[in-house]
Amino acid sequence: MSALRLILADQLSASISSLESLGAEDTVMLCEVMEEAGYVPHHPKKIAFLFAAMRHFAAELTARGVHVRYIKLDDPANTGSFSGEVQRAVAELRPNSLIVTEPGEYRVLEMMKSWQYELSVPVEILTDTRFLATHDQFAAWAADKKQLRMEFFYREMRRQYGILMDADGKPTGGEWNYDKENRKPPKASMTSPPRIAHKKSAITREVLSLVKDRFSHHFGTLEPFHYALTRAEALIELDHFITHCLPCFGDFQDAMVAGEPYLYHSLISSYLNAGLLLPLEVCLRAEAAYRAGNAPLNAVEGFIRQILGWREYIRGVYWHFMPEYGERNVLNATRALPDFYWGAPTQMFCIAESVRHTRDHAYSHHIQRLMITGNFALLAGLDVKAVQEWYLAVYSDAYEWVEMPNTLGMALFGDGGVVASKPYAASGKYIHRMSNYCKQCKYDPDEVTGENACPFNALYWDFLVRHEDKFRGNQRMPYVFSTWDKFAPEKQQAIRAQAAATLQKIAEGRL
Ligand code: FAD
Ligand code: DLZ
Ligand code: SF4
Repeated sequence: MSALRLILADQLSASISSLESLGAEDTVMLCEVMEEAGYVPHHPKKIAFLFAAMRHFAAELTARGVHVRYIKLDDPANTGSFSGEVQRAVAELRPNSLIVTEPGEYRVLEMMKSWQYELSVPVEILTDTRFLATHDQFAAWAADKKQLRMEFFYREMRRQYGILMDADGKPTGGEWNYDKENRKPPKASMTSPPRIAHKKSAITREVLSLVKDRFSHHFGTLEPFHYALTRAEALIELDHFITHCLPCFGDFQDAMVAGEPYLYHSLISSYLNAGLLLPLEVCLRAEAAYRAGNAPLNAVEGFIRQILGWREYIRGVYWHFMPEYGERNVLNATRALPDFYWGAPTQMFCIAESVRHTRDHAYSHHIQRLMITGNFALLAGLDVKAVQEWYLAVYSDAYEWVEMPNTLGMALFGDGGVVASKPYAASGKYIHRMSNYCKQCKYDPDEVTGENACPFNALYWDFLVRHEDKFRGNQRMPYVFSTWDKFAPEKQQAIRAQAAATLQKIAEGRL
């Protein structure tokens, strides 16, 4: 009996279910295919990271004596798709079965299900046991809830895994959540700890040359390229974060500083999502740092919540509501995505800076994604599909299971409040408080109308008034509409005229 075992680029874990009970006669297949590399214009760094990590993973399996079938992008026989490659492999190797772990995207799961009818061998689609909550568990938790809230899901996960829990069943420190301590603005001239630049192997250099040849037309710079590409290197990244960044992670989690893309963030999402790190080991490492007295509770709890709470919750939402979820657009947002998302000049410093980080690193941190590029898209009513395509393409950690609920749900409120209980809408005042961006901007965050007024300000009010029917009664936005109601009618008119002019400028590429 021999099995063909397919590993996707985001399944690079030796402990993945599709490699369990691997037999000596089995073949493990990995393939670089144009269909995946091109269905959105992925950032060149993302493609290089995935191809190089796949090739290193394949080399490690080969060194263990495993039969590996590795299809490179430029292999002349490459059919260009997962379906084409499994068909070709089944025809050539004649295995008794095809074994896969469920993928991270609904689109690919549908594809895998169709193989059961198209191939001459049985197809086994296994559960992805690397995640900490199963689909059934999430569905059972969600079943009796009128409204889903991450916070309550997170508490269940803390209890289930015994993370940051005391022997009496209470949360360590007495509170479940220390977020109120985690919203400090940046300090003057704040810089982040140095980051690791991993050495390039011959494999990596070959991939960089391939990506340069084939994907230079995609948005984003390929080099310098310093990503971790093996599990050993990803563990070094994790160690570096725990030692040098975790102690300040909580305090400055929401801060934004010009020229400092990383601050105290972990930069591990690409490694977690590709399988080079596992979520449980990351949470346990952070907890151990707290227990050893090396990091404060607000930082450690905040970090663990991102992984044990948000990451699992977001995945739960995706699989629970797909495929209908992907068609939602409750705010009817349809405005064309401005060219400045793809690097065209803009005078809004905060946007230009966030897009620069994205272009150069295939990374920007959560608050830039949510409160700068996401917030602008929300306020301006940018087309939800175009915005989602942008997020899926430009970040090296992006796969639909995690990108879609974050973008459509958290940033754009397009899911009607499943992920977020109120829209993350903010004016320039918030950005001014949490960053040093506004000092370098042509616009003034304190002005709402006039030539130099920050565009976020009028758009903020206009957004709320446009969607008044949905938000006026929202319990979590008690003072917003009472403030608007107190504005004189002339002021309200001037704000709405300013917003209309701003939207016109967006359409004309003049913002
Ligand atoms: P840290 O700030 O150091 O956080 C630690 C870890 O927590 C991250 O590595 C990540 O694994 C996890 N995490 C934190 N927040 C979230 C969240 N909201 N959802 C899921 N996991 C979370 N994250 C992705 O992994 N892929 C995406 O495609 C993605 N798209 C996003 C789109 C938008 C509009 C927004 C607002 C957020 C998105 N996020 C996405 C979540 C978050 O911004 C990134 O996980 C984070 O910025 C990655 O950087 P880091 O590793 O330095 O994270
Ligand atoms: C994102 C991506 C890219 C760019 N290229 C490949 C590839 O060539 N081969 C592969 O196995 N996977 C790739 N991926 C990741 C897949 O798109 C991802 O596995 C699915 O979207 C499921 O999450
Ligand atoms: Fe952004 Fe407005 Fe601040 Fe300029 S003034 S950086 S546009 S928030």
